[in-house]
Amino acid sequence: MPTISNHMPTAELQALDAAHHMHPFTAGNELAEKGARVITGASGVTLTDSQGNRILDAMAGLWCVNIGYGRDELAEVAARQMRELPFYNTFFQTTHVPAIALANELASLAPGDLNHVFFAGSGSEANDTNIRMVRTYWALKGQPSKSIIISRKNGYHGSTVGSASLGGMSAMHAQGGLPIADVHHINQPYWWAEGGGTDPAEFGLARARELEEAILTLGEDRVAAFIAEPVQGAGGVIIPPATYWPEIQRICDKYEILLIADEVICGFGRTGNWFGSQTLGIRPDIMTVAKGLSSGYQPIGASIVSDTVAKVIGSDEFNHGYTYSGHPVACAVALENLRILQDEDIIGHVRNVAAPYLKTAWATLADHPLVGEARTLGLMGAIALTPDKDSRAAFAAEEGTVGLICRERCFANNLIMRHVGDRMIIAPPLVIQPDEIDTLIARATVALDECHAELKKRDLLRSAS
Ligand code: PXG
Repeated sequence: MPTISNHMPTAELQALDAAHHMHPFTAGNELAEKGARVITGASGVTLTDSQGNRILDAMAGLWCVNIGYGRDELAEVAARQMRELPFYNTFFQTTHVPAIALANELASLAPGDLNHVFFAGSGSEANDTNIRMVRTYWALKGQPSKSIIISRKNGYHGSTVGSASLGGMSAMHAQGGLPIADVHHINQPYWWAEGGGTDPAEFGLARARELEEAILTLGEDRVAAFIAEPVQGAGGVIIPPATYWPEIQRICDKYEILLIADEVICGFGRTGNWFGSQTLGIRPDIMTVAKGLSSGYQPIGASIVSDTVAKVIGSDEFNHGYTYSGHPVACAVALENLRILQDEDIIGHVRNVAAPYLKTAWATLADHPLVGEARTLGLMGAIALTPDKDSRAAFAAEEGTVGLICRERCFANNLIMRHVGDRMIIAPPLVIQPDEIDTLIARATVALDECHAELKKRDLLRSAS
């Protein structure tokens, strides 16, 4: 087998990548021509690429490296676990210590009576578990017609057939025959772009009441559950008006609809509490977790389930599971990650230091001529780019054109900030320090200035009519 290493020239690595590696959410032929950026190492909040650039990773990998890069403790735990028991399954009435310990720890951290854990390999898999679990729950209770799951347009719940059906991404539904049956999407609580002249509080209530309208239209006897992210992540860090979640909770309680909080991004400290549900006052029956559960050091996800749901599901055989449900190495690494989050009070750092500092610093971006909205919640933030702040207009150019230009300018200034359409978003590692936030804001400002200059040059500073 030929050795492919960090020491090879970038162009050679890019050519080998283009020849054999298919990338997610990518136009492969175009990337093959351009060449992918090769990341070679990382420490703290900083990535290194094959050309020696040091890049501030304001996306924590992909919303996941909560404790930051380069924590040897996790590598040591993984190596120890691989030597002791690299794999055993949790089917057929067997278990092992890492799965026992992690399930116990999650039960103690999760709010309310969320005391039972079904492991998966990713957030997508965990949401597929949830689809089967909530439908099975109602079937076992003698109400098999309750099979519809309500979710939201522009929500993201994963990329498998089931989880992408729950998601409300139209570009995903357009490929591969999605969505599956009995999924219904309502509108998102995105006031800045969709609220028009309404007051945010009224808009939040109106969007939440779409859930009630959907339940009444579809029939209470048909609806199994509602799933949503406490704060939409991949949809563009859309922070709902304060009125939204209490109304959603009221409706779920009134009609006894199971509430699934997808905490894949919001979980494990991102919003300044262990879970986004605690920050936003949500009482879910099931939480989906992944990403920050292991800080991305191992692939693992889970559904954390209430006593009531677990009891019903446990009353019969639940014909569901993955080879890697409760993988011992992933569980051991996740457990060590949770220990570090607790011992170093990283969530306290988010709540008391990093998030307030970011909030103030991020708000200054609103003064930039391109920025229509600049908001954060915990350590997630977004700016909306617009050619006209007053009317909150969209650009005349196809949506995402300007966002992509801005992302390129961020890259060029050694900053990773993602674009969703023409929104720019961040979710840095939770260990980020105030001086690193200063660097983030300084690079973002230069990138915005350069983006503005390029838009002028290319005559793209025009509003959609
Ligand atoms: N739920 C939520 C809320 C997510 O954000 C998933 C489920 C699926 O998890 P897995 O582990 O199967 O990917 C996610 C994943 C992006 C981006 O571009 C976001 C995600 C994944 C890939 C890209 O923002 N979130």
